[in-house]
This record gives sequence, C-alpha cells and structure tokens, in this order.
Amino acid sequence: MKADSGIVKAFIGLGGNLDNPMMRLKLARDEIASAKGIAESKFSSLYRSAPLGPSSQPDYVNAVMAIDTDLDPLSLLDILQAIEIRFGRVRVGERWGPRTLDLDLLVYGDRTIKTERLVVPHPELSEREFVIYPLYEIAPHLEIPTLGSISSLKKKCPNRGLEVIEHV
Ligand code: ROI
Repeated sequence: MKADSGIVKAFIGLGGNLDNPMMRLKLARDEIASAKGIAESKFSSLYRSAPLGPSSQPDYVNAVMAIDTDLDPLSLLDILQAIEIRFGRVRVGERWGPRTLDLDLLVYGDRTIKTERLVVPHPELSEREFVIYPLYEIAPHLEIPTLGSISSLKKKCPNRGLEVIEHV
C-alpha cells in the first residue's frame, strides 16, 4: 500500500454457514489482508449467530474486519467479490438462504455511496446484531455516516443469542 495520505479506514463484514464456515472466514481474512492496496488493522472475534431469514438453515459464523486501504470503493468491492467466488460462494435456494461466504463492504471512511452495485454504509447494518456487535468490539468509538455512533446502534439492537465462539 502507498505510504502517503489518501488512506481510508473501511470495515468488512464476513459471514457464512456452509462447509466449515470458521475455516472459510479465516482463509478469507488472510486473502483480504494480503491483497494489494489493503492492510488489515483489526479483526473481531468469531461469532455464532442465528440465521436472519429462513430458520431452516445452519447457524452462521460472522466477524468484522477493519482495514486501511488506498483502493477506491469499487476496486475494493471487486476484490471482495473475487474472493467470494474463489471460495466457491454458493447460495442455496431462495433469497436469504444459506451461503458459503459473504463479504460485505459495511463502511468506507466517512463516505456515503449509493450506486446500483454498491450502497455504503451497508443498508441493513443497523438491524444486524452479527454486524453491530463485532464492529463495536473492534471500533467502539466509530461514527457511521447517516447512522450515528456504533454504541447507540448497539444499545438499540437485541443480540438474539449471538455468542463469541473464538477470540482472535
Ligand atoms: N444471518 C446471519 N446470522 N448471518 C449472516 O451473515 C447472514 N447473511 C445473510 C442472511 C441470509 C440475510 N442471513 C444471515 O445474507
């Protein structure tokens, strides 16, 4: 990564519930951290979460990663989507069905982005305990554009039995 300014802190949500999701999340973390233009700054614990959507699917493993990047948001999205594909992203059945690996660009500095391909901050961030709690763990003072502080989001978000399964 370039050592000059123009470096943005961004947050990525990782999740999956098929084919050894813990291992997949860890491998995805390594791939993201070693991509050109990205430096890992923090990685949350791994969490087990009840599925949002149809309950007839396995529990999910979720985590959040903080990075420093000099990539623009769409270049970053390209990298995340390429990693999803490399890890054999599979969605089974209907919308909100199980999947091997999801990588969501949650927050990109103080930018708000609304394009066909990308909406940032992530539109469902404030309702998702499996995003809010790990994000709070690694960035308790974060202010999210248009949504407010992570601590106030956490106060308003029931944890639905979310639990840490591995401290990183
Ligand atoms: N539910 C949980 N708990 N975690 C996820 O990462 C997740 N991802 C999804 C849907 C299907 C909405 N449900 C989820 O895409």
